Amino acid sequence: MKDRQGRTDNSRRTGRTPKTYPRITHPLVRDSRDAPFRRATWDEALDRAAAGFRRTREAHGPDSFAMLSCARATNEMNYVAQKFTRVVMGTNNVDSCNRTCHAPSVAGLSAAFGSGGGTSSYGEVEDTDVIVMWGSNARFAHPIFFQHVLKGIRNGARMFAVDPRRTSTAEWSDRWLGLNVGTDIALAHAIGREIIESGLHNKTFIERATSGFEDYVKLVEPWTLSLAEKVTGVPAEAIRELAHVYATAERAQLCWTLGITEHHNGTDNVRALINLSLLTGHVGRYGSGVQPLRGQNNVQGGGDMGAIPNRLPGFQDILDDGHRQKFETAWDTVIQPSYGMTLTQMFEAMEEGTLHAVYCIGENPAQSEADSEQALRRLAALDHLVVQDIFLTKTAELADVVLPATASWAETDGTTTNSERRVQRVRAALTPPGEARDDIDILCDLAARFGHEWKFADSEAVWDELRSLSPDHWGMTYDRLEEHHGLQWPCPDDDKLPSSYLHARLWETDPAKRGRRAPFGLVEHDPPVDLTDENYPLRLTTGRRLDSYNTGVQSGSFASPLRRGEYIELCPEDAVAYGVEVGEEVRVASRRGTVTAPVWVDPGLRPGLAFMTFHFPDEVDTNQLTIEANCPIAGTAEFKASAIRIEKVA
Ligand SMILES: Nc1nc2c(c(=O)[nH]1)N[C@H]1C(S)=C(S)[C@@H](COP(=O)(O)OP(=O)(O)OC[C@H]3O[C@@H](n4cnc5c(=O)[nH]c(N)nc54)[C@H](O)[C@@H]3O)O[C@H]1N2
Ligand SMILES: Nc1nc2c(c(=O)[nH]1)N[C@H]1C(S)=C(S)[C@@H](COP(=O)(O)OP(=O)(O)OC[C@H]3O[C@@H](n4cnc5c(=O)[nH]c(N)nc54)[C@H](O)[C@@H]3O)O[C@H]1N2
Ligand SMILES: [Mo]
Repeated sequence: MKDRQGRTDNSRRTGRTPKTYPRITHPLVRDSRDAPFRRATWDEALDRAAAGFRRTREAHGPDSFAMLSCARATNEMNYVAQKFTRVVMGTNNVDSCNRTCHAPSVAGLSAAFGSGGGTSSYGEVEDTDVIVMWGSNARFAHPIFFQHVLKGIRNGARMFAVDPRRTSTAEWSDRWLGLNVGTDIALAHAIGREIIESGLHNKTFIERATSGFEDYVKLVEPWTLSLAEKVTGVPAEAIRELAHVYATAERAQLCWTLGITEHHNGTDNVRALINLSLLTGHVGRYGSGVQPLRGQNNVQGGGDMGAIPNRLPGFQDILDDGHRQKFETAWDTVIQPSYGMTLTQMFEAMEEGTLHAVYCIGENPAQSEADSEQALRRLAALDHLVVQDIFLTKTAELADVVLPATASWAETDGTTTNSERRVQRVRAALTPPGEARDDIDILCDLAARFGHEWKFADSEAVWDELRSLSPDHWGMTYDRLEEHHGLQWPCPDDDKLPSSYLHARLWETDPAKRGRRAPFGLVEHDPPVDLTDENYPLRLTTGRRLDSYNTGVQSGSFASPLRRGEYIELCPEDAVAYGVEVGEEVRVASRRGTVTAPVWVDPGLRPGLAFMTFHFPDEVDTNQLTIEANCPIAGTAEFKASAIRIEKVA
């Protein structure tokens, strides 16, 4: 693929050969914590998994159990996993990698609009005037969505990229705003102030549909263009341009991803961005909206299915008596009237010794958590760990029982839900290897060992149970999903097609129809927790490349000449200052740990800023460097801002 300037990506590689993971083809157990794995029959492995869960529950109660559910797998699988947690184990402790990425988006959108989904559809990006890609490298991380962005640009839209790095996405933009890491609120407030000062805010929309505007005006008052330039490093002129173009556009899309959410104040960052849409009325209309591009293929669906600690399927609040009673009747069970633990709280509970058993389906927290050495130690100290995956991950290596599952997209039937809330069918195209079994069948066999006989003839039977309990999904039968090539929630009617965008109600003139006002978020700029100083003078930010996926488990299984190993990327000036060359190994140290990695020089970086991925943790464990500084509202760690130093190895 070529960028707008016609440049081609280099495929660069280190000398290190990345680890590849074997597919698990039969169950594994070990006879003691120190013993090696041995092959087991399915019956023995499931008996052992169930016995461990029963033992820890009898000794320490239902909340000593936690489930990690797979954001790669289907809606149906996530529905059954959360049902297993709530009905069989009697706890709401179920979460997934949503916590490490877009939990702040869900929290911020819910606070503003009462619902956690992105407000527009991909197609609207093709039919808009301005596209702001904020903290998002979509050309690498959301290439399908980016095709829609490219069409939008071809149709005349102007694109802005707000990212500390001049990324591949930024190469396509009309204007790149290269801000300092962790200064997004300062930038957003300065844009807001400039819009108000210039009288470009949408007074009618603000008056009718929002609350807290007067306080917002006071909040952004100090954020002059010159102060913002000093704090963010973005020239005042560029801030003014973005403010004017965004505010005067007829339609505008504001998209963000982890550059916004993976901070100790991720939810505040999200609120600061949503404020700009409220100020201009760029939400709730065709072509205008706010879109967090979600991470794993079904992380949206996993949350929608209730595989999160505070919501029942259909995003229905557990604290609401009516919702809880509906599920209690349908499932013939009692649901605790309290929120369960988030992934973040689970790791804290491991440290405190109150979490004893974990059932981890399709997650690799030993390598994906911030401060991975600490995460590994906590996982290893559990009384009972069951891992259900398709590959023998670093997390699986710590398990008492390993259960081989199918791969969602190729070997199973069901549905997944993407960032535009579109539910789509997936179908089994391949036969699972060896004795690997479907995730849902494994969960049902385990439930049966606790006396729960769930009769799901197929994935459609699971989906129909979900539909009967989630009004937003009721109108999406498998037949209709087939007929319309997927449908977006909310889809309450089985005879009408859903709208492509949310919150049209905000534009109603009748206050009764308009409903709840959207409040401005009164959030303050707060710099990263891990401060740079003379010992740790460089700012490290971490993220993704096009050619690899997350902890590298799935992409690692393909020997591809395109995949290169880990590097620490520096700008040319810093490489000269440190006297290091491309390919030279350096020691990279943070306040948490030290790794060794070869250097790459990237002119898209700026002095004082370094970049690494976390795609090759077996060769270079980047997360030994990152800090577990969590957003207090969403629980997401500050993966995007660590303080480091580098030293020559020789
Ligand atoms: N090829 C590929 N695609 C993927 C994945 C993958 O591993 N590989 N993973 C998937 C998953 S789980 C997710 S969640 C998504 C993530 O998708 P993205 O969020 O787009 O990916 P990242 O590279 O983590 O981060 C995006 C950008 O944030 C910028 N950034 C860092 N700090 C800041 C800051 O303080 N402010 C701002 N404004 N920007 C900042 C980084 O420079 C980076 O370019 O990608 C999904 N798609
Ligand atoms: N430094 C740094 N760390 C980060 C981030 C960052 O930007 N920087 N980003 C964070 C983000 S956004 C995320 S989402 C996390 C990712 O964190 P994880 O979800 O822990 O990492 P993955 O590598 O995506 O692991 C997914 C696992 O699911 C398994 N799997 C796939 N399909 C199936 C299936 O159908 N069934 C079963 N049972 N298993 C399956 C795969 O084999 C793999 O082991 O990492 C986080 N960590
Ligand atoms: Mo993610």
